[in-house]
Amino acid sequence: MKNKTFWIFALLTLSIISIAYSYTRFTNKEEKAEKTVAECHEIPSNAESEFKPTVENKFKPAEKAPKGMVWIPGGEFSMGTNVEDESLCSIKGVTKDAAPIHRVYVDGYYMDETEVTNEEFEKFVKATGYVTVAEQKPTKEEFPTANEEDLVTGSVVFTPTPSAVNLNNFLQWWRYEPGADWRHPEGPQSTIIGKEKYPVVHVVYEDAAAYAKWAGKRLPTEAEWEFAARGGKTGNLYAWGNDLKPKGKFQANIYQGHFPIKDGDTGEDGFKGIAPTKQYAPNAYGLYDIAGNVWEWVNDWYSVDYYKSLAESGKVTKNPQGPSAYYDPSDPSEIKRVHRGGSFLCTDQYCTRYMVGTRGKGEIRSAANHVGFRCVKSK
Ligand SMILES: [Ca+2]
Ligand SMILES: [Ca+2]
Repeated sequence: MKNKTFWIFALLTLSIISIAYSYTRFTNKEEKAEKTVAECHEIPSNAESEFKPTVENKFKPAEKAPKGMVWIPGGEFSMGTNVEDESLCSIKGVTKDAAPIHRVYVDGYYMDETEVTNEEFEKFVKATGYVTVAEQKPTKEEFPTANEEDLVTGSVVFTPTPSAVNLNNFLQWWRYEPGADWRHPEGPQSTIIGKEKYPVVHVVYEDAAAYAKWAGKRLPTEAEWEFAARGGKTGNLYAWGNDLKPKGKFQANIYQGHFPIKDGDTGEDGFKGIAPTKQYAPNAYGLYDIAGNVWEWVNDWYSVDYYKSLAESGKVTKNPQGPSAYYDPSDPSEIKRVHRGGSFLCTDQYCTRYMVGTRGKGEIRSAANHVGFRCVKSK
């Protein structure tokens, strides 16, 4: 039975998530998504060929960093990737938006050492009375064809499938959950009590920006995010190096096992689903969970060819602020900004964007239970 409620929720879900994967481009590539884990780890031999050394600024502030933040020196680095098949196993071209590698300079800044947590976000809400977008009733203006009774607060929640599915349709494992919001991450019956140190989720771009402003901070530019994530190293595949599991140990909360089926997440990295912050070693700049756990909003508009335009300039781009407009030909009606870092749902079977040079994207009014953020602060 496909009643009206079904359709409005399907519509809302379609409108709401658009989470970064460009799935529709791969609808005739199902057979490749069946590749084994071993095949998924194949990396082209030229993976580091175009990276030039990171040159960090020498300046370091004399005073202590603000509480919970670390100093990121900034400097010049090679940004992006030339690995075009990092996601969806070996389906070529998925990460073309993160190519080519190009040279960027950023000034130094402070960055939150963790994703913003539930307890931090709660302080903001208590102080300001802020109501997140997921807690606001969708309006007729936004969804003109929807029936009034179907316009209910809520957000998008990952829902494992009963059995193996073709990975070409993300609606199979995402649902629009009425009443889901940052205080109720799995729906109205769920709670964040006891999850004070978990990253806040179900926040959209404007929620994250509002928090940042209240905290006297701002969202990072995409270049600041990647400079920080690379930790002063040059051309690594991951925030910690080039080996996914150094000494056999996972370095981030991602997803192991058969995606996205019920009980498919083996939690080999220590966590099935989301984790509290600071469960893994920080990167060289002291940043925790910069890869995995939850995706992080950054300030830049998402444009599929932004890196290409910077590379073609032939210059070192100083403090890039992102393109002047969003542009995603795979989904032209959606207004998107960039997400970075991947989440607890990223897997070598589907989305390997815990790799440090890769990009994600999200519709600016769309929340989900695997998207959060962290802030920066200029000196
Ligand atoms: Ca995990
Ligand atoms: Ca993260």
